Amino acid sequence: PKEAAPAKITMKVYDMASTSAEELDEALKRPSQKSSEAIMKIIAPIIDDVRKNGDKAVLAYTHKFEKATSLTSPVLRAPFAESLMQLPAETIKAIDVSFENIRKFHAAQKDEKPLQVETMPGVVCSRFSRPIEAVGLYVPGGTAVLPSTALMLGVPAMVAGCKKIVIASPPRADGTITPEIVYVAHKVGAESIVLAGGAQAVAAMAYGTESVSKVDKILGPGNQFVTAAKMFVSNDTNAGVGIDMPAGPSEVLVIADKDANPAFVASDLLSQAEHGVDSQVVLIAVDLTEAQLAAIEDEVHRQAMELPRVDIVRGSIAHSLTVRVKTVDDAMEISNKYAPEHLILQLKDAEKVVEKVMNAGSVFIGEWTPESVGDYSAGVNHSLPTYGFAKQYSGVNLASFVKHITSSNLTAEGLRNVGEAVMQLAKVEELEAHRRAVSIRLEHMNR
Ligand code: HSO
Ligand code: ZN
Repeated sequence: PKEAAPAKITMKVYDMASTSAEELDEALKRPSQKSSEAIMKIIAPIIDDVRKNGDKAVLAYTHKFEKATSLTSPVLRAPFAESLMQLPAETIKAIDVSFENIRKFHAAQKDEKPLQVETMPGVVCSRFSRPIEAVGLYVPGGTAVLPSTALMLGVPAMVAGCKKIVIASPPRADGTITPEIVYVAHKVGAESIVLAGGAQAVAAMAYGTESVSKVDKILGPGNQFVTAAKMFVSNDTNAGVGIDMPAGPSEVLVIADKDANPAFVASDLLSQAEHGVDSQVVLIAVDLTEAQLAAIEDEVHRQAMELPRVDIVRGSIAHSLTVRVKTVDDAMEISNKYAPEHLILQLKDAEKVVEKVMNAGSVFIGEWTPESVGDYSAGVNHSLPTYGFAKQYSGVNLASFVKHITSSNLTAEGLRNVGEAVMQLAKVEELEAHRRAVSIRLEHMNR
């Protein structure tokens, strides 16, 4: 018997005109995550074990979860052997080109000189930045190897001047790490690679072990266990470790009008859909006819069927959607409310629409800018806020690797000018020592 044709890979369609606001909100909800309580229950004992038993515990989890039973040390220390980074010339070139673009864009984010403002005559306030000394960069393993993530985290850390860069990534079952990641670690001047993943890697970097260096901040994407572990250790004041941001599954929102090329639109939707079954992709179709929308849908199906990861795509497309709207303003309203990690503008005059973007991790403007250029090589960072957190978080950038320190410097005149206000507020707060710190000086001046 003839095999049935595979089901069409297609997104559910909503029309803004005939859908209530509540219905639309519901449709645009991210696929729900496993409850954080359940995840915490799993990771808490792992973190505890690593904190107490160090290397031994880390190794045991790596043997168990990564099946890398031959591994005898959880750390690979620089300088990394040449033999660990043998790569084809074209891969080296691709990494080098991307490295240089990411370096340029992040170097331009440096504070050129300390910011300085004289708020009153003789009252000078300044702000300057210093690198975070030791950073831990988590590079996920899982269904794809992600040397690009090592670049996106490692290059800004290097540019910021972080003294110690530790990269953690789960090893392969044979105990090795992909040569691409070792090469990137070498290029950014990493001090070590922690051969571990999950909560155990996060705990090792947060608390340090016999061989894993303790870091001041942990950055990088990961699955729910990694994210929960990052939240857990950042809540432990004894660990003294910060994190970048909460992370969820990757997502894209594409806004397309009738000028958009259906094949381009489909390819952008699919490049996000292939990340994982939990990825979400949203298409906002601006004033398209039935035929124009059908052209995009046909392209999605046709291109998806040719992808090696078609099964993952099926999973993510199943909870993805198209929303038909009349105007670009309608589209932007939905997009700003959704706050996508990636926003792609396949619109006539896309550049002009950028000023309407209020919430998004990173924007891709016009038909010649697929998301994948930003994922790898353009220079922008791909470590971005997901799950709606683009409403309050920025993606990883140079500032993620520095602290801003402020200073004040007053002359006698300055203290005379601002002293009254200080003393009065100290009085209001009934903090007499505060008031006197000013009055003693003013009296001294008048002697
Ligand atoms: N789109 C992902 C990044 C990535 N894409 C890595 C390919 N490799 C999240 O921004
Ligand atoms: Zn991607």
